Amino acid sequence: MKTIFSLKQLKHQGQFEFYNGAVVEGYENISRATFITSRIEEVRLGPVLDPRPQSLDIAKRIHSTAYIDFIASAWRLWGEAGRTGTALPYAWAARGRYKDIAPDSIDALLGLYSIDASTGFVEGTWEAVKASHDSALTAADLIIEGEQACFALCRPPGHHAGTDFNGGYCFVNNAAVAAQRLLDAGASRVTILDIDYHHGNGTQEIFYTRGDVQVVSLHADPRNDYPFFAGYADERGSGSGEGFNLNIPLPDGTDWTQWERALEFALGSIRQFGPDVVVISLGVDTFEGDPISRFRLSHGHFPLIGAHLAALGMKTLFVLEGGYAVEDIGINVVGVLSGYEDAI
Ligand code: OKP
Ligand code: ZN
Repeated sequence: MKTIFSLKQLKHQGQFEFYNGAVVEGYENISRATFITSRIEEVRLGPVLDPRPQSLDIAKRIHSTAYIDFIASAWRLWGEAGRTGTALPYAWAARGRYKDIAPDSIDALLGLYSIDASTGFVEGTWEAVKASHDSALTAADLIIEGEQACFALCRPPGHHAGTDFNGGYCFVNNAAVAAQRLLDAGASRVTILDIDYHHGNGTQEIFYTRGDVQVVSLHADPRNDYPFFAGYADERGSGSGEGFNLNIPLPDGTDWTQWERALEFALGSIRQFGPDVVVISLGVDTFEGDPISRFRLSHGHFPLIGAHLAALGMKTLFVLEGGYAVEDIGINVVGVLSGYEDAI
C-alpha cells in the first residue's frame, strides 16, 4: 500500500495545550509521524510518497472561505500583535447567544474560529496543515486512478475540524476534503468510518444534512470524554442527511470484545448504504497504552481491524487521525494497514 506524507507536515511543532489545568507540550507531536514512517519502512508496507500540490478549492467548500483564510493568516496576525508563544484562544463567543460580528482582534478571532484550547498555532502550523490536506487529496487521487487502498499519513489530524472551527488538534478536515474529491470525481456515495477513540464532531457537522456521505463513528461516550457536546446516539442526521449519521458511543474501559461487536454493527450499516469508497478516519488512540484515552485494545487487535475492513470488499482510503502512545503508534497504525493488505 502506498503512503502519502510530506516532511512539511513536521513544521507544526512545539505547540502547547491546556491539560488538567496545566500548560503542557502538545500530545499531537512530530514523533507520531516519524514512528509511523519508520514502521512502514521496517515492515516494507510500500513506498512513502510526497503529496502533489493541491488547490484549496475543495477545502473552501467543505469549510467556510473565511475560516480557511483565518487559519492561513493566524500566525501572522499573532506576530503583528507582538506575541511569540503558541497562539491559543482564551475567550469564546458561545455562538447563538451573541450578535454575529466580524472581529479584528486576533484574540477574538482565535475564539470565534475554535471550540477548545488544544489547537494552537505556531510558526509552521499553516504549512503543515496545508501539506496534510495535500496528502489526503493526493491519496484520494490515487484511489480515483485505480488503487484499491491508500494511506494518507495526515498530521495534523482533521476529524474535529468543522465548517468554521478548529479543535482537538485539527484545523482542516482531511477526511471530509478527501471524501468530497471522490464525489467530484464521480463516486455517487462515500462513507466515512471514524474509528478514532474520540467522536469526529467536525466530520459529523460537515455532512449532517447530506445524503451522499454516510458518517459512521465508534467512540468514547461524549458524556465521559472530548468532544463532550456531540457524538450521542440520537444524532442521526437531518433533512436529506437523515439516517446517514450513525454514532456508536462506548463506555469507559471498552475492550476488544465490545469494540469488535460495535465495529460489526457499523460495517452492517455501511454494506446497506453501499458506498463506492470507504474513507477510514484512522485513530489508534483506542490502544490500552494511550495516555489520553480509556479503551483497552492491544497490539494484536489492530491487524484484526484491518481484516474486518478488507472484508467489506470496497475501495478504502485510510486517513490518519489520533493516537498518542507514540512508541506504539507505528505498530498500531501499520498493524491496521498490514492486516487489511493480508486479508484482501
Ligand atoms: C484528537 B483526536 C486537553 C486534552 C485533549 C483534545 C483531545 C483531542 C483528540 N488538551 N483534548 O481525536 O485524537
Ligand atoms: Zn482521538
